[in-house]
Amino acid sequence: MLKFWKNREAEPAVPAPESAKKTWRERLAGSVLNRDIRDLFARHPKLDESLLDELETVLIGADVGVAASTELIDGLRARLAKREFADAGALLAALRSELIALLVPVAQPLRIDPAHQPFVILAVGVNGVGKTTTIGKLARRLQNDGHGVVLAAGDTFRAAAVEQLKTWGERNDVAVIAQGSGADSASVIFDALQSAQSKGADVLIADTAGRLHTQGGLMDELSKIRRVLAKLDSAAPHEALLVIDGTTGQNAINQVRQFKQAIGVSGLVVTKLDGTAKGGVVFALAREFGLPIRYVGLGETLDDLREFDPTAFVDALLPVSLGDAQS
Ligand SMILES: Nc1nc2c(ncn2[C@@H]2O[C@H](COP(=O)(O)OP(=O)(O)OP(=O)(O)O)[C@@H](O)[C@H]2O)c(=O)[nH]1
Ligand SMILES: [Mg+2]
Repeated sequence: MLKFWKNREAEPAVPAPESAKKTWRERLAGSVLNRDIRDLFARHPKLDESLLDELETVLIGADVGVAASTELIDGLRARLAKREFADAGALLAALRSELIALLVPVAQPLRIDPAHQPFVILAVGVNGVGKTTTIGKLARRLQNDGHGVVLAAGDTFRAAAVEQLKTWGERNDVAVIAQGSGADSASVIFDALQSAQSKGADVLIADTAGRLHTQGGLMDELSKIRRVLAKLDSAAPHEALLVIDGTTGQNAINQVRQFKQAIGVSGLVVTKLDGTAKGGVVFALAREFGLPIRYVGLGETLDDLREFDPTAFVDALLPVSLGDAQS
């Protein structure tokens, strides 16, 4: 592999030590799902039908979605009827397994396929969801894994967006290919791929402007980016990464539908699950689309972009035990 970046040894990208990383539980403790399930089991420790009815309401209220919530509860209700649960604690344990099982199929980390060099990642999504931040974190992560990374400042809509990415690139010694604001996004990304090819880069990550899925013109621009990239590499982009804000709620479903139609989506990143997120939208997305969830954003620091781990996620959302819920 050609090492084209400067001073990489002099200024290595150092992630925080493992011990300094916040746990999933620390990050997700404030979620609505966590709070409401805790409250429910504390209020209603007795195992009966009405506990399940209330649980269904909690799940729907936390953005798990009507379809996924109903399926989960129907499954649990059938097991309750067969007397599979000794008490409410057993029900909580069953809920945990069912929630994990819903997410396991979509927990597919992003792998950089060396057959595609450079491997092109296109980040898309509506405004302010965390695309540019995610690109920065992802670039560092891939750099740490030994990949040569180039970034494309494809958000030509706002001058500040180009600067945001350039500053980030300078700080981390990653090349950023940009043109002035107002340039054509597809042309910037095309140039960047050419440049990444000639540098022998392993990965190109392209930023794009935030766009509402209702903005037809901007959505068409994404199809143009795909068409233009295909002139240089017919398989590019190798990953169309849709970034979803975890606090969005059920509108996330619409966003996936529209972006799938405009550009095809091969993976999701769900950001901002820390703080006041309800937490449930991840289940709704998994149930509705089965698209790989590559990463989740658990905060604003570099270490807060995590590969999606269903067990850690569900365990952070649920009380550890009935005793924990009642404490
Ligand atoms: N708490 C939290 N904040 C996040 C996370 N990811 C991104 N953010 C914040 O979200 C805000 C928007 O992030 P950007 O990366 O600029 O979003 P964007 O999608 O590029 O926005 P546009 O380019 O304007 O469409 C910033 O303040 C980020 O720090 C996360 O996982 N948790
Ligand atoms: Mg941005």
